[in-house]
Amino acid sequence: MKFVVKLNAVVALLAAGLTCCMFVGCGSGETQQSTSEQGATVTDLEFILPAKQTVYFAGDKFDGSRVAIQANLSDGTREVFIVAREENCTVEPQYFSMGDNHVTFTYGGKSISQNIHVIDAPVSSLDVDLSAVTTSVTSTDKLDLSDMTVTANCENYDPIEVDEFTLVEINNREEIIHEDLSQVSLGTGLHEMKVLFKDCYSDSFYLDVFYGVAVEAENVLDADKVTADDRNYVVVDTNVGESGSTATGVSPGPIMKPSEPAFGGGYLGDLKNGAVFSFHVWSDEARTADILLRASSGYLLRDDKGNWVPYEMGNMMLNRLFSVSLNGTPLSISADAVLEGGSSDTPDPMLWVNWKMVSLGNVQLQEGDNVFTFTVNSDYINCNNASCACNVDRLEVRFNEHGGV
Ligand SMILES: [Ca+2]
Repeated sequence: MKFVVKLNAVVALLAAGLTCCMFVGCGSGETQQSTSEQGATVTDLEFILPAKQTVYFAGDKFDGSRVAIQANLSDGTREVFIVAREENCTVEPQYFSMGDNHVTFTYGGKSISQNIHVIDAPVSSLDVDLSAVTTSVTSTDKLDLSDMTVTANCENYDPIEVDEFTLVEINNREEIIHEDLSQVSLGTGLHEMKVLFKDCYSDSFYLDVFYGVAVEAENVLDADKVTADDRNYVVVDTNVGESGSTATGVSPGPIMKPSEPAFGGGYLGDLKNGAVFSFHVWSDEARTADILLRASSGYLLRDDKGNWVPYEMGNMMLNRLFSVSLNGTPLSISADAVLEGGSSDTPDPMLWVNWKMVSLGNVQLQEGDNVFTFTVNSDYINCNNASCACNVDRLEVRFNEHGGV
C-alpha cells in the first residue's frame, strides 16, 4: 500500500501539471494500442517525475513506482505513464551493481536515462521521520505509516532516503514484521517499533493504540449544521481575527501547510484571546476518562529579524492559555500541563508545530455528548510584543476500561 500512496502522489502531480494530456499506461497494452491505433510513433521521451532516489546499494532492485515519463508522439499527442505500471517500458539495469552510473528507460524504441550512483557501503544507522504520521490511534482504527520516511546513513556518503525497509514490532524478544505500512494493525497499548534495512536497525519508536476517542481539532462543524447523528467534532463558538477584534463567522482554520505536519493532516491555528471552541466527545455510557490535548507552543521568544520565523519558542503553561470547562463545569488544569517550546541554530518554521501531549486530568463523562469548551485567555506576550497562544492538533479521550462513575 505504500506503493499506492506514492503512486497517488504522482497521479496528483500529473493532474496538476498536465491538464491536456491523456493519462494512459495504468493498464498494460493500452499505451501500445493507442499508439498503433493512431499510427503514431514515439519521437522522444521526457521525465515528468524522475526517480527521487539517485543513490542505490549494490544488489538493489530499481523501483519504478514513482517514476513518470512522457512519450511525445509523431502526431503531436503525448502519453504519460508510470514506469512500474507500463509493461512496454523496459528498465535497464533492473538490479544495480557496482560501477552502474545510470538507469535507462526504453519505450516505443526511444530511451531516456537518469544518472545514479551505486555504493557498496554498510549502513551505519537509520533515521526515521514520523512527523507526517499519526502515531496514536483508537483501538477501532489502524495506523497509516505510509508517509514515514527512512534515511540510511553510510560513512563517506550523504544520507540516502530508502524505500525498501521493513517495519518491525519488538514484542518481548519476538520480532513481528508488518508488511502493509498503510494499515498497521496493533492491539491496545504502547508498541515498540523499529525499522530494519540492510541488517541495520533504527532506534526504537513507539506507536500508541488506546481505548477511547480522538477528536481532530480541524474536524470543525458549523454550529447550525450539527445534527443529532454527529459525534466527535469541534465547533468554533467565537473566533478572533488577525486584528484581535472579536469576529464571528471568520474561518477558524485549520491553517495547515504541507510543511507543517499534524495528526489527521490539520490543526486549529491562529488562536487569539477571546476565541472559544468546543470539542464534542461521545460516550456510550457514563465513565471516567483521561483527557490529553495535543498542541504546540506559540510563545515566540526569538525570531529572525521580526519575520516570525522562530529561533526559539518558550514553554507555555496550559492554565495560562485557556480556561476549560466540561459540560459547563470548570476543569482545574494542573500546573504540570506545559507545552514545551524548542530552539534551533537556524530559523525553523517547524518550531511552530512542535507538538506536545499534555494532560487535562481524569474526568467524569456523561452518557451521550460531552462538551469540552476552551476559552483562550493567554497572558503570554511574545518577542514582537504581541499576545500569543498555541496551535491545537487534537483531543484524546482515553476511557477507563471499567467504566466508572
Ligand atoms: Ca489534527
